[in-house]
Amino acid sequence: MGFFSTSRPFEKHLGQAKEVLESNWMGSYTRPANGLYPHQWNWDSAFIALGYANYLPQRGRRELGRLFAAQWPNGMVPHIVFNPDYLGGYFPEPDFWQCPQGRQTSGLTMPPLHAEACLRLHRLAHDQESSRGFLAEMFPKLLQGHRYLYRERDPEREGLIYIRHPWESGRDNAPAWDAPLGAIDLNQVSIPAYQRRDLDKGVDQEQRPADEDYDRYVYLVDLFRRLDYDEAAIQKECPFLVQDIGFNSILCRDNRALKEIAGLLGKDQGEIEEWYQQTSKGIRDKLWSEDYGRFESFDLRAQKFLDSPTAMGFMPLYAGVVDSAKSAQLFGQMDSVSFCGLRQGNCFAIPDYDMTAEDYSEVNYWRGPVWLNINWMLAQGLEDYGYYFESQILRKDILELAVRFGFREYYDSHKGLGLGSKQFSWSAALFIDVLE
Ligand code: 2M8
Repeated sequence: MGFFSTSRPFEKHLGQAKEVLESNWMGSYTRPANGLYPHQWNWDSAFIALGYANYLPQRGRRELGRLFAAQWPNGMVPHIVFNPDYLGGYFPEPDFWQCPQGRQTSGLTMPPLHAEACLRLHRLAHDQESSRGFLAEMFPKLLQGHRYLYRERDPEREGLIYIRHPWESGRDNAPAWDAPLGAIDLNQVSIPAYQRRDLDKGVDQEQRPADEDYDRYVYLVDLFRRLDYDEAAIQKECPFLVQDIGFNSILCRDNRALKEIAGLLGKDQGEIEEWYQQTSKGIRDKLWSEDYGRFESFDLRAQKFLDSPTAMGFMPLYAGVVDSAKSAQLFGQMDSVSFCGLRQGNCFAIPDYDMTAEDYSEVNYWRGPVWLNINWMLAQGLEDYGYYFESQILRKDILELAVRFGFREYYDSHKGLGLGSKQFSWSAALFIDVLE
């Protein structure tokens, strides 16, 4: 993004950020971090490629190329692509997922930012010709990925995609999922035997999801494999079906990037424009809750809004689908004690959850801490709506958090303090992107 390229204090840390990515480079992809995450994750790869776009485009292309080489025949881009050389340290791995044709992937997807990442790789490329070749190679795969979502995950053709597992949101144990997950009564269902592998990796248990969350995550995976990953059957039986405001906002913006790529390649943009319009409208018309006065996710099973003030309510700014009055309203909510007041007191950046909520946690994973990827997207959204100064504050906080507390997975929203994994790839990649 280049806003801080003259900010000397941060510059010396650029090398450290690059070292983080280097240490996580596995030869064909970048693991999110050593220990907890040895394999390739879907949206991590997009953020990581955005970082590489600034200084190592070839590697960014390889990163995305490997992810899409594992795309399913139906177009789904899996949420994890496993590395057969590093099996045994993570749960669940392919033996548990049991995906069709013995695929070495998970059986879920994640928020798509890959057109955005490809476009950035192209814009920053010095060698426009080979970059164009990369775009031409990726375009049909990206298109298939979006087509899969609209074909299989939008039963009522509302322009809104459902997720069927919290892992698909990327925000695993966000308080938003408590209600829909609660529909899975652990006394009534049978959960296959399993062993968590995330609790012996040096991250405090209080910073990770609870066992009851994992039981439900596992229940859902077991359901999918019993149904042989047949989406129509899953749609009928899955207790967790949510039109996530975060996922749909990201998809909406990715449609814009995909459309631009189509334009650059002289391809038809009609289908993509239609997706973009439908999802914009879906977000505006269906995912705005007048009762709560905010954008919310919609629970398709219970047929009602979730009631969980997460930072995802601001993501329509990133999608670019609201008018200026609504953007001012969203900004007002963001600029409040609930969400840090854009750095009032000791707060750092935008935490993932309303800080005044009873079940808010400063340290637990997706239940309150600050995540740099979310702040990176919100900074973009703020800038697009003319909140330049505030978007700069967020970007500066991204840099400051990383410099003061390391390239951590997430940060305590009061004290900053780094939490979760150390040497976390997307934190390093987005630091590079903000600085370069
Ligand atoms: C976390 O999720 C994985 C499951 O996908 C896990 O906890 O094992 C989330 O933070 C997710 O957003 C992220 O992509 C992944 C790898 O960094 O870790």
